[in-house]
Amino acid sequence: MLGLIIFGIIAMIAVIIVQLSKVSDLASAIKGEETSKLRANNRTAFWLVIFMVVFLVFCVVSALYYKNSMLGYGPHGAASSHGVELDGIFNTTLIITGIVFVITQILLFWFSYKYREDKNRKATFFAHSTQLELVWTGIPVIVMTYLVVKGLFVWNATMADVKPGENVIDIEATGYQFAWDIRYPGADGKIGTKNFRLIDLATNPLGQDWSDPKNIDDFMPTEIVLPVNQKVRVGINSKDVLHNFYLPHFRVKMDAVPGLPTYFVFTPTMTTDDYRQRLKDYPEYQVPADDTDPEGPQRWETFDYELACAELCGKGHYSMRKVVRIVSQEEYDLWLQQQSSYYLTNIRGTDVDPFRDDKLLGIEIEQRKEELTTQFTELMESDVESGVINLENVFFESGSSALDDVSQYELENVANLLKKYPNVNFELSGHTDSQGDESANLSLSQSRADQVASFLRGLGTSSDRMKAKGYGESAPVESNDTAEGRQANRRTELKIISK
Ligand SMILES: [Cu+2]
Repeated sequence: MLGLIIFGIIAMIAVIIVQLSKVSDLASAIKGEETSKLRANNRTAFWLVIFMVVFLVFCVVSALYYKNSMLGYGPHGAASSHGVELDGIFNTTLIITGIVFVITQILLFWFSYKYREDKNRKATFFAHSTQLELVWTGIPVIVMTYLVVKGLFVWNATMADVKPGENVIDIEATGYQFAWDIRYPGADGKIGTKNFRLIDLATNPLGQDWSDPKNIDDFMPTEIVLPVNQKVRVGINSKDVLHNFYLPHFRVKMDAVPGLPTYFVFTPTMTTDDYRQRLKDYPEYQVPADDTDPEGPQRWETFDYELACAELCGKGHYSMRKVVRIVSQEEYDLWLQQQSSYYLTNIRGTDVDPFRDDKLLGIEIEQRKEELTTQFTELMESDVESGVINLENVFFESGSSALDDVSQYELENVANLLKKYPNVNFELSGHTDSQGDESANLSLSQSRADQVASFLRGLGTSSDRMKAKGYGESAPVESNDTAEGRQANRRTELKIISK
């Protein structure tokens, strides 16, 4: 209704203006053309000046009013080192063009006013002035050169690739309809090679080549986590159409082109928490994040950096959002420890694993060493007197008590830990599954336990501290009905008796 009334008022005003101009036409017919034209000129000149003032005030006021909605201002300051530079060049351009804008507008309207028709004034004939030509060509040339050259410097610094040997975290982002796969290099710091022919949506979404050892420890987390103040290089790929890797808060934006890998190098300078603290100061972030829950957390508290796709790539385009967390180095190291390799979780031991015949890979030996050390140390530092550690990587040849060569890694680790805690007395317990003859199993388990004990002696563990005992099939940990259960039951344990 209100809209209708406003529309009606505007229409009425328009009608009045048309009627008034008709009246002035009639009046001019009466008074004479000449005076009426002069009066109209004066009126127009006056309104032009009024318009200029209102227009310029409006421009400045609206720019100030919406300042905090623009990138680079208020809550939207850049969170990366090159981002600050980029914002700087935008600001320089804005200030210079802003000054030129205001001056030209003032001159344009002021001249229209000052040089309106005047019977007593005659136009000056003015053909050429070299001085003026120099001024209005020279100033723009200098200003433009400054802007372009400064812009080029910032651009080249922003787009520079990493130098060989530089300390950088290499990650990879692969866009597809409609998500991003993010790949981290794992402990070796190197991203493994891939081949599109190896892509299998179920088992190998990126087409990683498992025969490349660099791939073995690569992992694919659901969020992007990066340490603050650390240079990061993102390799950017696409599997289908054009996407765009866009991290607005870091001023990172790069096309993801199928078949043409691109990259972006940047250094985040503010953790997610730092950025939240910045937002906290702005009233627009001091409101509940969820309108339906006024008591809930405020907008600044729920803020997260995000990765978006900035290319309209299809109807699920919006769902390519991914959370980016910038954390301290310590938090990052902790997070890294919690990640597990894609190969070890999804490929290891399956038909497509080229190493399925190898019992232990280097990475598994490393991981097991850490795990065993943690387990052993925790047990030693706890209040309980005894405890059992399953020696997971002790293997025997089938049906025999001969140790498989790869068992040496586990046993060397055990021997080293026992050296660190010389008061520990323990038992090596051998267990089998329930297949085959019971008494044969019992003697097999005994001879396997003896075998482990003798290997440890060979590594310098005193026989006074240990005894070996075979339990046969009498102490299963799982059901013997399944292959996995039986495998779990065939085991050698280190039982701490006293410490
Ligand atoms: Cu996309």
